[in-house]
Amino acid sequence: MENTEKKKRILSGIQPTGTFTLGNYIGAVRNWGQLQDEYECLYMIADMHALTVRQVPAELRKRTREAAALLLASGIDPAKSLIFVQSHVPAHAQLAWILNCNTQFGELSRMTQFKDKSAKHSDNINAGLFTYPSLMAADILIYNADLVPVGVDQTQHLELARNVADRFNRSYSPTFTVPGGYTPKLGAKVMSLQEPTKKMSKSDENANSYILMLDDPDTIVRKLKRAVTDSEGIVCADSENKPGITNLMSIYSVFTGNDFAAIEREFSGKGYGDFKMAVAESIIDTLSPIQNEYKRILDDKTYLEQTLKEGAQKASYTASKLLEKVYKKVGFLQF
Ligand code: ATP
Ligand code: LTN
Repeated sequence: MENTEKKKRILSGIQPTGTFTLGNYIGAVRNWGQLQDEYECLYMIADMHALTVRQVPAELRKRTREAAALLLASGIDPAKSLIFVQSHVPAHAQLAWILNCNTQFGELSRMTQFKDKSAKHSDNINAGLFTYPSLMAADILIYNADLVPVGVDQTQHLELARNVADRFNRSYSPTFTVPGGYTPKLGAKVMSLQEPTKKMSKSDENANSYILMLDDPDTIVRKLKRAVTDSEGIVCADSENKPGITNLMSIYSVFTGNDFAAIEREFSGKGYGDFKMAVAESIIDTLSPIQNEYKRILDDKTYLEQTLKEGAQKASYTASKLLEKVYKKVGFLQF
């Protein structure tokens, strides 16, 4: 894991707060597998971030395993990339403290995710929810990652990580790589099926608003049939006036490789019913093999644990070296 080779380094993370949605898959996870040959990749299950909202301990443990199995089933290959659990690499929390002391209250107050989540969980506006972006910055900066593939909802956090890195480099001396973003051209924000102006989210109360990666074919068809569209009855892209249909067209485009013009031709003269069925089939065709692989991996406890242990060991090695450098620069006594 030395950064001496030419390959650029990628880091990304996902919270084990529930089964991943189609939004998580299209906006993030799907691309992670595709980047493995070109980049040196580290993929992390952000269990420490998940703790910023209340979790049932046994559930969190179970979901962390499931998240790992789902990432592996989605094509992350431990022979090519590191996959690990955030809390298994203590250097993230150690660096996060130092970054907290180099991040301003005002910067954190501007984060829209903090505003949204504190409105949603008004009985638990904890300090971790507020300083969440400093921990995310630490996740990225501790590996000197060049690129961070995330959906557009994370761009504000990434910008903060860039600012913190730059500030630290100027206050002390060049230490961190200032990371760039990597958002997919299509599907960087998959919308809710019920309120297509809102992002699809695994913590939405309405289960009809999202498709989960583990939904069975009947459920996928049912959710698609209920998806909110409009009364025009013409399949054409117009995100302003037809956000529902445009969202379904984006999903269909990702899975079939057809562009919007081709999709409009394919469904010209046909109703929304036919279109929704075709979208459902494209989703089922993509998810079915992943679901089968998921079941197999989840049953293989030894493999799963071994993979996560190895990932954490290798990640810790790289992370601890950078942490040592940072400790020295900020003036911590070392022997
Ligand atoms: P929660 O609802 O618990 O906040 P989430 O569904 O937003 O979770 P995260 O774990 O916060 O998921 O995000 C994991 C990755 O998936 C991030 O890179 C994020 O940008 C991406 N992502 C999440 N939702 C979408 C979406 N609707 N469209 C595209 N990408 C998404
Ligand atoms: N905040 C991210 C999850 C996450 C992450 C990261 C993503 C935690 N640490 C580091 C990229 C890089 C989210 O998706 N909600």
